[in-house]
Amino acid sequence: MFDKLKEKLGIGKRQDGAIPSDSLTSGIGKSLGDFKDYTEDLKISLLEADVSLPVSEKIGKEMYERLSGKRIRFGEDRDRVLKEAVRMTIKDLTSIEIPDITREAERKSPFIIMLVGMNGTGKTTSAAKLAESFKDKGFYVVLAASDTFRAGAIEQLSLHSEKLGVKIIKHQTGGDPAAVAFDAIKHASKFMRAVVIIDTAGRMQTNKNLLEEMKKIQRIAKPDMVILTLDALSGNDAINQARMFDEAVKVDGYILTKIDADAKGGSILTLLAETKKPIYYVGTGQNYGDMINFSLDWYLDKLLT
Ligand SMILES: Nc1nc2c(ncn2[C@@H]2O[C@H](COP(=O)(O)OP(=O)(O)OP(=O)(O)O)[C@@H](O)[C@H]2O)c(=O)[nH]1
Ligand SMILES: [Mg+2]
Repeated sequence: MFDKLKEKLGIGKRQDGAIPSDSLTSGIGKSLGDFKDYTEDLKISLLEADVSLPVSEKIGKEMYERLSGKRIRFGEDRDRVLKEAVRMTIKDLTSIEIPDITREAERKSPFIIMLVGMNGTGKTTSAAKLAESFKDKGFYVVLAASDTFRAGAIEQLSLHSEKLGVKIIKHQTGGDPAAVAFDAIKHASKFMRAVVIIDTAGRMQTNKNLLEEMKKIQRIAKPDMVILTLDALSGNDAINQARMFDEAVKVDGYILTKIDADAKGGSILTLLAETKKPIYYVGTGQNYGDMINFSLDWYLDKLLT
């Protein structure tokens, strides 16, 4: 996971093109020329790892400033100084408070989560993973099969509901997805500590009807939380998707899926730095248990150790 970015940051495994920390042999702060080379290399490496241009430039500039005033004392480990500088720089740019969804759900019943995202990004799988997690915590879970658009979508969610033993509210394919969400909420209202998870159809920027339909679901269901699923493999396009969905339905935060297959890891940096919205969870596989809470320290530890 993230091996490429790790290599690019010049920490851990070395390879051709890795950041030449030897250029700092003369001592950090002594040779500004070396710093320029170093930060330039860093920027290019970040770009190659799917970090966007503005964010790469920001990190390069911050690193330069952070290191400029720094001197390596005799016996101090250069790698450690660099790692710490990278860690602090990224933390400064990306620190965002991540609300605890379970605690939020304790405050209101039914707590309504709406999942949105492009085709195949992992909405339905994430809905099932969330359902299991809430069920394990003792919530009454209702899945709303509001993807009435794609053939097979209702069956896919029904299968999850059977396996997990949670309630599903569904209508016919081609039906009104907002009405499904409405019925699911009505059903959940009869229970204490209930959570409604609305699975919606995948949609593209170009599909105006589906976008309008998504807004309608939001108007009717009034979700407490709109979560956008983003495929980690979509790289730099993740930020475009984030902006597009935010414009349409005002997204609260993200689930970043398929991170188990992401060798680059850069889209996380871009997403956090540019949108300042939290990543709640990351998907680490196809099974129900394969979703973990995101934390910046977890990510940085993966990158820097
Ligand atoms: N490796 C891996 N695969 C995942 C993860 N999340 C989802 N998938 C897989 O990605 C594929 C698409 O997932 P879905 O949950 O159906 O995606 P969707 O957004 O509901 O797709 P549409 O309904 O077609 O828009 C499935 O094969 C999932 O098993 C993950 O975190 N890791
Ligand atoms: Mg789906």
